[in-house]
Amino acid sequence: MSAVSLLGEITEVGRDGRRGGYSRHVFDRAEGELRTWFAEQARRRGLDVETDRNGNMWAWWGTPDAGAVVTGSHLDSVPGGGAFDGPLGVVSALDAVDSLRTQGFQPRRPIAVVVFAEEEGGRFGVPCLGSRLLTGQLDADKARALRDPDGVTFAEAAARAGIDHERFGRDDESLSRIGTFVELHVEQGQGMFALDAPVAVGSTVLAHGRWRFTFTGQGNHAGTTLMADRRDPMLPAASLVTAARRIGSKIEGARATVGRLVPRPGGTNVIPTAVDVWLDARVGSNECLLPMVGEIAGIAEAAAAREGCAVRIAKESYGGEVSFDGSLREELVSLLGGVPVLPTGAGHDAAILSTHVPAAMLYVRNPTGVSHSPEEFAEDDDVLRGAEALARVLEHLST
Ligand code: HGY
Ligand code: MN
Ligand code: MN
Repeated sequence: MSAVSLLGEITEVGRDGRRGGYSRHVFDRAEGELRTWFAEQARRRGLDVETDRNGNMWAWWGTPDAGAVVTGSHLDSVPGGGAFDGPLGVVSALDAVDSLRTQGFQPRRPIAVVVFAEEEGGRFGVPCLGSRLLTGQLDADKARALRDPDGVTFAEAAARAGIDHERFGRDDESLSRIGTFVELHVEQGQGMFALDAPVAVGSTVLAHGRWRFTFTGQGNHAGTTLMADRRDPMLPAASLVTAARRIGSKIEGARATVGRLVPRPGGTNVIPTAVDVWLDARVGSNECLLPMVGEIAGIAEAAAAREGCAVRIAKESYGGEVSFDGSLREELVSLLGGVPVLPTGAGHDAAILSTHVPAAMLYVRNPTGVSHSPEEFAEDDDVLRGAEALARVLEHLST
């Protein structure tokens, strides 16, 4: 079944009528539907499906063993996300298995298609949660205690999905099986459009992290509180937003974003008691990231002091810059006939795994260049070219 048809099968799952696009978050109803769909697709192909201790799903062609060629991506989305970010890597992997099977190919190494849990961090706030737990890059107790906006912990959500959260943590057995990991992903930018290339190979991923700022002031009535008598946490929150843009724009290649700001209690005629603001900050090197965040935080802290507000800053996630395995990258470039090599500002499970196993990424052209939004797009022809390229990569690596 082609990757285009497989995408068509899930096109209605998790549509978000309020935001547009899709909202599919780990262990919620929509993502649960996608897990069931994936398990069924795997079973139809005679792949053995298992869910590991951290909620990642693995579909095996051949007996799970060391040296496996692993591919896949994620099925969860950002709130109001596009149709391709994540699912494209999963459906392309299933398509690639189908076409290799049709050719009568017999892999000399096991091949696995993996679906990582909570890559976007859209529910519990930590991106690549499943692959970070798998590799031990996230403490299991910290993961268990993560809470979603409704206060549900990751442990509770996992238990409701039938996963024993007591077993969260580094999974050496699963890790030891991975010989090579290759993730196919829709491009999140317009580099390939400019190069007129349908498929590319990944080179680097920016260093990036997420910080939560909690500004606390004095909640009060919007109509009876004189302006001079206020301690309004929205003011330092606003300074954080503008500082992110100003400081991020100063540094070559940096990105600094506030996409989520939550006042409490959140009434139109209420001066907030507190405001939570999340900063997503990224830059080409570790050396630049922390100083950039420090400068932004300094501006926000000074604004809080001027307004008589307190501020608490918590680092919620952090990942250094990643360069994918050079020899594997060059091997794939030549295998695919000299396709371009592209850096990305987006984080991926492949980047998390790259510190443990040889990892690579394939990108498929996105003519809009837009991602984390319903305008994210890939032409059917490019989707099919991506799946063909992945099939050749899997054949090459498992021979
Ligand atoms: O945020 C990212 O870069 C990725 O989409 N999780
Ligand atoms: Mn994403
Ligand atoms: Mn993604």
